[in-house]
Amino acid sequence: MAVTAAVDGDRLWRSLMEMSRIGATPGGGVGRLALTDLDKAGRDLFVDWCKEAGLAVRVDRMGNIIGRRAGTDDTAPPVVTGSHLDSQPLGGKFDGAYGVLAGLEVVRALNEAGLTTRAPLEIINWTDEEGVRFTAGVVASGVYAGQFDLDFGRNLPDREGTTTLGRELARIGYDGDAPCGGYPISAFFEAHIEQGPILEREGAVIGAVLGAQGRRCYTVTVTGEEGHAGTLPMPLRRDALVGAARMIDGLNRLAFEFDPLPVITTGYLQVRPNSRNTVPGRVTFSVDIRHPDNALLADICARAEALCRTVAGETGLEVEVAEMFGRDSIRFDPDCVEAVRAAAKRLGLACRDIHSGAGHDACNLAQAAPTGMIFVPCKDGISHNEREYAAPEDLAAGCQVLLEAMVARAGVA
Ligand code: HGY
Ligand code: MN
Ligand code: MN
Repeated sequence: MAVTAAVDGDRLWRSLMEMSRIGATPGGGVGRLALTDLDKAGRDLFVDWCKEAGLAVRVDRMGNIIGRRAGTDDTAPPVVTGSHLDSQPLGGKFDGAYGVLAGLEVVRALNEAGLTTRAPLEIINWTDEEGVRFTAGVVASGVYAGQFDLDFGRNLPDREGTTTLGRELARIGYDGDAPCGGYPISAFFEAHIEQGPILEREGAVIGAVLGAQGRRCYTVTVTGEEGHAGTLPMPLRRDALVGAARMIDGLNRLAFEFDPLPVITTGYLQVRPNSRNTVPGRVTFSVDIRHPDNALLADICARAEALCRTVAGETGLEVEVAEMFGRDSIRFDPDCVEAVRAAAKRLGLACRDIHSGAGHDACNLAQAAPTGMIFVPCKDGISHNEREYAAPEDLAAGCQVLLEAMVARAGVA
């Protein structure tokens, strides 16, 4: 199929830069945590842009925002794209926002070309992809794809335990009444920066994503007893932070015992009472473990849990290890992967197959519909970092591939 409409790379870039001003951080990144006032402002801007582009906008029970472009056969299952406008606390301008605004640019380009697809198109901003406030992320797309119950998603507590995802949706005015998923979709495509170094290193502009590695997330709670920093002798202490530190160091060392290496991360730590002159009585920390081999991942997770219990025993502490989220490695639909490769080839763009180290909403969608992803390079492979950067021409190229893959799937009347 020939090129049907041309995306406007400058317009896409301007939209990305305008969105990145909402929650801009001093270091040049973005901090737009899910369901905060800043997220609301980003959502409002996206909704305005959707309406300007003639999309019918609805918000579902998980707060996912869906902009729909009618097809000539509007009863046909839609071809869907999207990603997330929420970010890490010190995130970049492109992780997530690119996939949402690339979808919007596809619609703008089709509008300009006067082209209507046979099947409808839907552009989705998924709620809380990053999982910073509400534990593990990608829950709203998981509800949409039938992986999680609606009540589970809406009742997720925030990490302080003071509110829930559902209450925060209502607070910012995005507690929608459209059903969350439950309708057939023709295909889902997500455009995203690679967040790793492979495409850049190999001079490829497009990554046809084959699948993503498995992931397990835990919350570990270590309990000792508080005491006075000046009076409680060292041998009598049950210092929860010392125990947690030994566990975290042990988990980091554990990673190096496997081949190929898993990735194991502790990025969140809560210390009670977090006072200079009190021996910490309780520590809660996150553990994120990922590996492409599901059997090996299960083995690593079992070793990780045993390690925490051993350290607790040696230090006279109690430990609780709670699994918060788990997903096996997934493979994307061969036809969708091929659609990405074919579009890149038609456009003369250097393309290579690639695996995703990160999790994405597309991983949930893959359980419910034919799904593919389009990666574009990011500078030095850096992401979840204010310095995250992707070149405008690469973003435009990925967006054009997205347009072609979606149009090819949706058909032209
Ligand atoms: O953690 C992840 O893989 C993603 O950024 N949510
Ligand atoms: Mn992302
Ligand atoms: Mn991310």
